[in-house]
Amino acid sequence: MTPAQALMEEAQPIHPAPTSFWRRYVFSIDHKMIAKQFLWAGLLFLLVGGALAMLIRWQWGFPYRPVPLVGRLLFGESGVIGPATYQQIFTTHGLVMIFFAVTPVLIGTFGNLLIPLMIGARDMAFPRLNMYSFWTFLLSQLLVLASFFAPLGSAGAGWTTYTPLSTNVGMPGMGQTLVVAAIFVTGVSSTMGAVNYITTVIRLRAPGMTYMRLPLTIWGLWLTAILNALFVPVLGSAALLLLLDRSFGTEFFVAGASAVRGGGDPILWQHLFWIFGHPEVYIMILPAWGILGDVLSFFARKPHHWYRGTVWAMVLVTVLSAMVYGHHMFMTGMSPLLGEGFMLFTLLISIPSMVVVVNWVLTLWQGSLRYDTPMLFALGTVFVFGVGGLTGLFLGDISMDLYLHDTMFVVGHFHFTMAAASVMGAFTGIYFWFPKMFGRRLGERLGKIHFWFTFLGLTLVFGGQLLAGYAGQERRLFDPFQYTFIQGLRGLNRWTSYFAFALFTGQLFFVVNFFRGVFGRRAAPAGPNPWHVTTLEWTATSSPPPFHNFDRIPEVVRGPHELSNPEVRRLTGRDFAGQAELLPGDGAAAVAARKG
Ligand code: HEM
Ligand SMILES: [Cu+2]
Repeated sequence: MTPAQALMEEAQPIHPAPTSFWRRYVFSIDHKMIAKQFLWAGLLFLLVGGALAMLIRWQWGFPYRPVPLVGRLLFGESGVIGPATYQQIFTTHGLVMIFFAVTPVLIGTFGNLLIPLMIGARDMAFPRLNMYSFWTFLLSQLLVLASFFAPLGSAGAGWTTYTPLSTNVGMPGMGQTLVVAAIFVTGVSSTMGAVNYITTVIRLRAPGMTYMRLPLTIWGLWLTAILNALFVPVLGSAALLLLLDRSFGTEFFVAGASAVRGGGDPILWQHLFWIFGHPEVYIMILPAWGILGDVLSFFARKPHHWYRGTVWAMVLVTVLSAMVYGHHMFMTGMSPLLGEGFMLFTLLISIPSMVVVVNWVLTLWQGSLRYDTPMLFALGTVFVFGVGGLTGLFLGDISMDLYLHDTMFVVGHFHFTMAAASVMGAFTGIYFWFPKMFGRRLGERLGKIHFWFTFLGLTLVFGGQLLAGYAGQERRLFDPFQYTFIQGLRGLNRWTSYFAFALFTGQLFFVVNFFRGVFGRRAAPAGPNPWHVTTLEWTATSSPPPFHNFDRIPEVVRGPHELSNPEVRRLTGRDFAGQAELLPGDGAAAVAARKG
């Protein structure tokens, strides 16, 4: 053991694993168990959000027709979705997906699972805070569920919760209040998580794990945590002010005739929301970028192309993402100079984004590609993110946005980036790290079928949205076909709905695969390193790892993508070397040198 390792061992002693059921599975402080808790909670809400999406698509495909199977149960005798209900459906769909499904899976699960394992630590810096973060999150999910049973129904002001619609003027009733409270509470949870992630990466990296040797996954999660810590509190404050408006008679966001006293400013909400909201979209994509950076390299059997370039591009995107929020508000009548400033930074952000994408492509270039399920999902993510990013350029241009704002084109854009790229990025991670979490691999056949349903489904559904938007269909319309000029889009909308139903049904293959993997006993154990890759969680411990992660804190000697190096092949007969692996021949001398 080197002196640096001894220090880290002293700072993170091995605690005995808890034995009682409650301490192990429920009130666990083990980051691996908390990751699984977030995974279950997030996947469950992914199902809820997905079901809500099916209702939206039903409405656009077959307006005024009773919803099959569940219509009578949900919407009374007629089984038809009414306008007020429709509003609640698209609102809760968006909120559930963003805050209560994708965020817990992408950040809650992978952040918790991977940060300690990939940097060579025994747990998070604050394990107890981690537990609180999960339970706070669960409370926010319960608030959302409770809102469905409120007398006037759930929230209905859109996922952006724009005032004055979201004040008592537009949405009276307990449902909207409960959902705003849920946004606040989940913000508390995210902030606790963020503080923990940031500290852990700074303080607990194993000896030798310099910043420029961190796996890209960790870079993505860490930058996301920084954005979360800075900007989620802005959303939290806005939610608090809105709660005061709704429940205690203040008027921060109410103006004009509805204001009893001097009144406030509804546009203030838009500022507060988007100061958070634009970084939020990068909060949701950076972990996926990171996962892609590693997985593409692993399955192309090549080092990531220009690792440093990708890292700095991701850092630059993080910084710039704080300076572009105004592009969501071009139509609020802001001064042209301000608008042009926001446009400039918005267009600038696509430069580092492009560096990241080009580096992925060059990583694939002339690689020996292995098409296992995680790789298929990774490749699919590259494609859908490409489409999403390019459509963002159109929206970032003010003169184009005058036409496209509030159309389905915007909806298509952000679904390609957030719903397609973030979700497929999350599936990439689930298929890839499933053996680490549960000790067995997910079935390849079911995985591949699931991939094709998901990839084609997402592309066709969101492609349909882009086309409809370009043709002028506005977003959030209960019955778009009341407008004569949209009537020609009936067929397009119906086809898009069929594709959406197929996409939803295709997720069954995942559900079956997942349950089989977690509970089935048929599959053989995956072994410590089923993908033959390099990072610490695969090369320095077992699958699943013991409670204390590593029997000895590893000493890292190389970067995360040591693949297909001829020298490594000569020494080991393998095409990869672990981050902490000492190669024959460089052993004794190298250790002595480091001790020196
Ligand atoms: C290449 C980079 C990108 C550019 C230039 C860009 C540009 C824009 C612009 C200008 C809008 C506002 C359009 C309008 O409302 O009229 C917008 C909306 C949006 N974008 Fe992007 N975007 C980019 C990447 C992303 C990414 C990576 C995500 C998410 C992962 C994302 C998610 C969203 C969301 C959620 C909205 C709209 C939300 C709403 O109004 O409900 N964007 N984007
Ligand atoms: Cu934005």
